Amino acid sequence: EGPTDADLMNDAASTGDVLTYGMGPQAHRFSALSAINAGNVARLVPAFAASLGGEKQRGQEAQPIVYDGMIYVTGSYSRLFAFDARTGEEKWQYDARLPDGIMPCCDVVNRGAAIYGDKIIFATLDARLVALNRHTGKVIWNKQTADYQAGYSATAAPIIVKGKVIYGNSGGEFGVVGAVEARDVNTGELVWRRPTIEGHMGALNGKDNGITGKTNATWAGDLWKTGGGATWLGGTYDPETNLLFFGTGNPSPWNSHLRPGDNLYTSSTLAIDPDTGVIKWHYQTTPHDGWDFDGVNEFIPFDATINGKPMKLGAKADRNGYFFVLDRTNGKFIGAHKFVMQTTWADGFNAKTGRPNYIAANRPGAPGAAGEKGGSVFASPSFLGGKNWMPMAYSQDTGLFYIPSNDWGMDIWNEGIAYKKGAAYLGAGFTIKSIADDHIGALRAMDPRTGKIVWEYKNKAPLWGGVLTTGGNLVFTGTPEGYLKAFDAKTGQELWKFQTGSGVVGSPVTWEQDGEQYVAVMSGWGGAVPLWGGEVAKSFKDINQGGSLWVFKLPK
Ligand code: PQQ
Repeated sequence: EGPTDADLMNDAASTGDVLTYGMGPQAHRFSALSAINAGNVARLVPAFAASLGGEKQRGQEAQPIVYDGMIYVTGSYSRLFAFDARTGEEKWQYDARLPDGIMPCCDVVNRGAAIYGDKIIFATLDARLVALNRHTGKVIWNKQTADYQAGYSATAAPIIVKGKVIYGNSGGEFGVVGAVEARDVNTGELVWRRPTIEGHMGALNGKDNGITGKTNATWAGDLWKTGGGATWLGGTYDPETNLLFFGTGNPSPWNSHLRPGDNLYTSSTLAIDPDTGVIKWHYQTTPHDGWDFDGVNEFIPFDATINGKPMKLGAKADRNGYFFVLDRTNGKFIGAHKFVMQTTWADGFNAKTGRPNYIAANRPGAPGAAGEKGGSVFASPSFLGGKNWMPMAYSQDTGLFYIPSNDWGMDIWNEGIAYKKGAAYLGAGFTIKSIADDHIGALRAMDPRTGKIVWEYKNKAPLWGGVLTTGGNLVFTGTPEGYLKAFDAKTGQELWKFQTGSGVVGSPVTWEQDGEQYVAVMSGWGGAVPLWGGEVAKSFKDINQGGSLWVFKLPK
């Protein structure tokens, strides 16, 4: 009863439902549906909206799951809602009872659930994984995955592969140790665990399964014990190579002068065997990161012919401002293309070594001997990234990636810091600033074969929502100003917009139901920008909060 492993693997091709975060394990966020298309999208109207209610609102970053006449969405403050997909009527709601003292760094968000059999599964801000009966909302199992009092939390959608629910952790600003874990989807029992920081021991079926990396070779002293590298955005899966791809976050603390070395495997993409939790390859996008350039962003498998050779590739638009193309069978570097206005920290990548050409003068200065503030530098992108968590989409029709990106910078400086359990562990200070008069956000169409931007759409506020592309030659994404917008996938021309009443920071989906195509997105402004955006946050302080699911279709 309910979706099977085979159904999840087939999600990209099955147009009648949306079973996985990413609309397929490879997370292309592409649907072949074309009933709504560039020729008629201007007529798109709401079918219904559903409120998440509650006194507390904040960021609604979820991607809906659609199955068997139901829409499942997660909400802020670790809530999960089941709505009737034809009427929007609420069928049930689950509210996690969150303890005092949770420490999410960047708003009380959640990005979505995973569905399997009779279960719907999601992660909570107190670092639990909860499986509910999808018909009733009753708890089937509920597991503590990490210690929230040490700063661990969870915000990402889990991924289910071969009967295992696989997920990451959050807490990189508190000196946690990143990890990827797999549990039996039916019982919630741990199957394997893979820490992301060199020196930590992995586990498989209750036994040790080898340490990560080569002891703690790329870390100084004991710093590997609190090294960060949180896997806070979850992962993608490629059935062709049988590899999971998980990104890892910033090293802890932010102050890079305190931790000489590459600090493996922070700010990297890891390819992991889903059966054992063993790391098959890694590629580090920002070795020895000093700007909070988490490498967590989604790594999307795709195939293309490069220099006359058909290749199995993968792409990631990194927080550091570069779009990476790797050979996904072995992690070999193919190319890194700048997709933002400015990258002050590096001037491209070395094609042979795959390492950045650092501009040493643009690393924030070392703090003084007594921990006094070091020299401040202007750095771009800002620590919120050329692209943050909001997922890009890949069109199998146009061969283009659609990247929700941002052009901004920051003043950043370092200061002394010592690790203390449950306390912020940065050793840095910062203020985010605009670098252009007319925009921060830019939706960019990237050709992964050439590294060229084919078109761009500029938006005044930072873009903070996911992207969807369809066989109707369309690209959908939301804006903090409250609009869900549709663009021509080939030209970038804006074709349609709808005001949802609050900022859109969710990820849109599409499916077919009773012979009609639907589009759905969450509305509700929040996430890291209003909390950490400095001068930028001040300019957008008037955006209203909210919490609604909006569903659209063409009029009959
Ligand atoms: N979350 C957001 C958001 O939802 O808007 C933005 C960020 C996070 C960041 O910019 C982060 O650096 C970040 N870092 C961690 C971490 O290092 O553990 C976790 C999260 C999160 O779980 O949301 C974010």
